[in-house]
This record gives sequence, C-alpha cells and structure tokens, in this order.
Amino acid sequence: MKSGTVAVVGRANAGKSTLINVIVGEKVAIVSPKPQTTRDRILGVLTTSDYQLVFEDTPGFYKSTTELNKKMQKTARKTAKDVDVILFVLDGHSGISDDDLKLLSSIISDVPVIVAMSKTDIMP
Ligand SMILES: Nc1nc2c(ncn2[C@@H]2O[C@H](COP(=O)(O)OP(=O)(O)OP(=O)(O)O)[C@@H](O)[C@H]2O)c(=O)[nH]1
Ligand SMILES: [Mg+2]
Repeated sequence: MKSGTVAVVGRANAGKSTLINVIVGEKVAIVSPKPQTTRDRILGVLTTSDYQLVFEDTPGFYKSTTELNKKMQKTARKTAKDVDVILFVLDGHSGISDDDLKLLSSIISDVPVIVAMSKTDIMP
C-alpha cells in the first residue's frame, strides 16, 4: 500500500482546515471565520484500500509580530519541510495577493507543491 504525508499551507482563513475535513470525511480540524483558528499542526488521515494519506493542517500565515504568531509561523514552515507534498491553498473569494506569492516563494524547497483554490462557490 502506498502512503504519504501532505502539509496543507496557506494564508490565514484560506480554507485549509475546511478542505482537510472534507477530504478526510470527518471534522478533525476546527473551522471558523476568524483568521488564525488553527494554532498547531493537526493530523487528518485518509485510508483507502490502495493508499493512505496523512494531512497535516498548519496555522495560516498572518502578518503580526506577536510571539504566538511567530511560533505558529515556525510550526507551519517546519511542517512544510517535513512532508512528501505541500498542498498550497489559495482563497478564491479574496483572490491571489502579493502575500500569497511571497509565501509561496518562501516555502519552495525540494518538496513538490500542488496549488488548490478554495471558496470557488463564492468567487467574485
Ligand atoms: N463559501 C465557502 N466558505 C469556505 C470554503 N472553505 C472555507 N470556507 C470558510 O472560510 C472560513 C475559514 O475557513 P478555515 O477552514 O477555518 O480556514 P483556515 O485556512 O484553516 O484558517 P486558519 O486556521 O485561521 O489559518 C470559514 O468560515 C469557512 O467556513 C469554501 O470552499 N466555500
Ligand atoms: Mg485552520
């Protein structure tokens, strides 16, 4: 059986936790309209007869200099280095911003990145 780990990374409030809950089929991660809801790495596991995928939810990137925020950003960056694939979530409602592009280029490493767009149901 194949198995792999996926870090779900993106701006705060992009819809990362929502996506993981949908893929995994249960509510493993808290979802809320407030940015910075996810504060630590959270695991969601999808097991089928052919493969197993472990999703690591991460705190969303957010501009703030508080110690808590710095710690959360460090957690997200560390998680992104430790996995087989990065799933980068873009918020389709607010659109692609310079912050998204900066964040994306800052996490580029040897780990392949797949980009997903959330909130396509409410895209302008
Ligand atoms: N309409 C719509 N709303 C969505 C979608 N995905 C997420 N949301 C909403 O967007 C808000 C943020 O979703 P979360 O999944 O908590 O976002 P997150 O990226 O995990 O946020 P942080 O953990 O704070 O970084 C919530 O109010 C969700 O209900 C979507 O596809 N469509
Ligand atoms: Mg979250």
